[in-house]
Amino acid sequence: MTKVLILGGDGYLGWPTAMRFSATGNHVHVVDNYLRRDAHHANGTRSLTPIARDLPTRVSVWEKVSGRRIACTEGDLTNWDLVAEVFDEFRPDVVVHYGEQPSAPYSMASRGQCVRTQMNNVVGTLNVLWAIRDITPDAHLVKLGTMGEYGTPNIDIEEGFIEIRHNGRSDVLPYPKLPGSLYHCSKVHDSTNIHFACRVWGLRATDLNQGVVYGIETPETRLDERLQTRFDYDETFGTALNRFCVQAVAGHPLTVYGKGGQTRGYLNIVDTLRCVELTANNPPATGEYRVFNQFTEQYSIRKLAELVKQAGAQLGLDVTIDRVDNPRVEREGHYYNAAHTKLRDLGLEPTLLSETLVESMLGVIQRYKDRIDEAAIPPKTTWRGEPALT
Ligand code: NAD
Ligand code: USQ
Repeated sequence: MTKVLILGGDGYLGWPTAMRFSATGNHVHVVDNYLRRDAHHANGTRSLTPIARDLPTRVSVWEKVSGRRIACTEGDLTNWDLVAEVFDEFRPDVVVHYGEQPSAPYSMASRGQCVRTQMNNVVGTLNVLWAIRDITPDAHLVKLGTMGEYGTPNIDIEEGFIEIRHNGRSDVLPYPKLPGSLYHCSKVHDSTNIHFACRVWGLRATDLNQGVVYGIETPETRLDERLQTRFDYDETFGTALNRFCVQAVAGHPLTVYGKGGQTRGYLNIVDTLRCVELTANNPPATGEYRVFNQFTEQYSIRKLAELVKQAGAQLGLDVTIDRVDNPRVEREGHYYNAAHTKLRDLGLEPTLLSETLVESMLGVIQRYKDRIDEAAIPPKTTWRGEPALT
């Protein structure tokens, strides 16, 4: 039985991933310090979907429903003693690392939140690397990175590495990075550290440069309402398509930032789980650092808004699209062509947005319409440097 340690196992992606690995017969242990729940509490926002109170409650419901056990630790990855203890006791074969502060706006809102993001993400990942090095050197680190590490360069984006010819010589080097927020910068720092640990200590790791995830349900979250994952639509933690779907149901104009030509890679939450599973089942060699670009379809923001409007019409929703002053500093019309063949080569069969938008997104959101707080929707955080408050 494979031992899978899931860091950030209380999160939007971490909790469904934990249930999936458990359902497929692995021995699963999750760690989380509730950073995400605490940040919502501080902002006065909450998940659209009602979620169980804490990890012990979640795992006990899972055990009742599935008959399978997930172990959990409530603790902080920046605490070395805790990380060392978990690795020492559990001895994972695979470490799936989601446990970071994932919001770009959160990282740009104040000096305090920026420093917290980078300290949390970089230090947590360093502790994980040292734990693998010293306690379970053969473990495979599956680390969630982001497509946003590359930014939007005016050339094709490769999967992690690019061959560069310069002054008559050539080498294969990490693809240049142009991160779009101080959160995205933290992911770049992580990638540098993980690559170093593979080159110098001989660790094995896969950096999953994931696009923007959408979706609410997975086969396991559907088993019982108490097993649902969180689903955020507020300006800090909600991501574009999830936000648009909630806005459509609430009767709020869709918040397209700027010209809406910003193009990103997207994938359904079901495919996130499949990608992580495929990666774990196909580990790299000792000392190998791999990068997979993890998304299935690419869309501009404007196109996504049009698709949500059309899907809403099928349910009788009168969806309008607003062009909001862009709170971010980013290209609003640009070339975008990112390679993403490695996960397909391992067997990923994409779930398409066109198959999921009406029933699995808008339909499910309609059930929770009464929980939507419209005040949480408009963007408040800008990239342009308002005075820091903390
Ligand atoms: P999330 O915030 O819901 O999940 C992260 C979890 O990690 C949270 O439950 C949080 O409490 C926990 N955590 C954070 N810091 C921790 C620490 N120091 N110790 C222990 N636990 C800690 O976010 P998510 O959307 O599920 O994203 C998971 C990962 O995937 C993140 O690393 C994120 O950067 C990456 N990612 C997400 C998306 C997306 O669209 N959701 C896209 C690309 C990459
Ligand atoms: N956007 C809008 N309207 C909105 C929200 C966002 O137009 O209401 C635009 C943004 O300006 C941006 C694009 O949509 O151009 C994507 O923004 P987002 O908030 O959906 O995603 P982002 O900030 O990039 O972050 C999210 C996750 C992060 C992950 C990243 C993947 O929060 O954890 O790393 O997606 S990627 O975008 O590929 O870097």
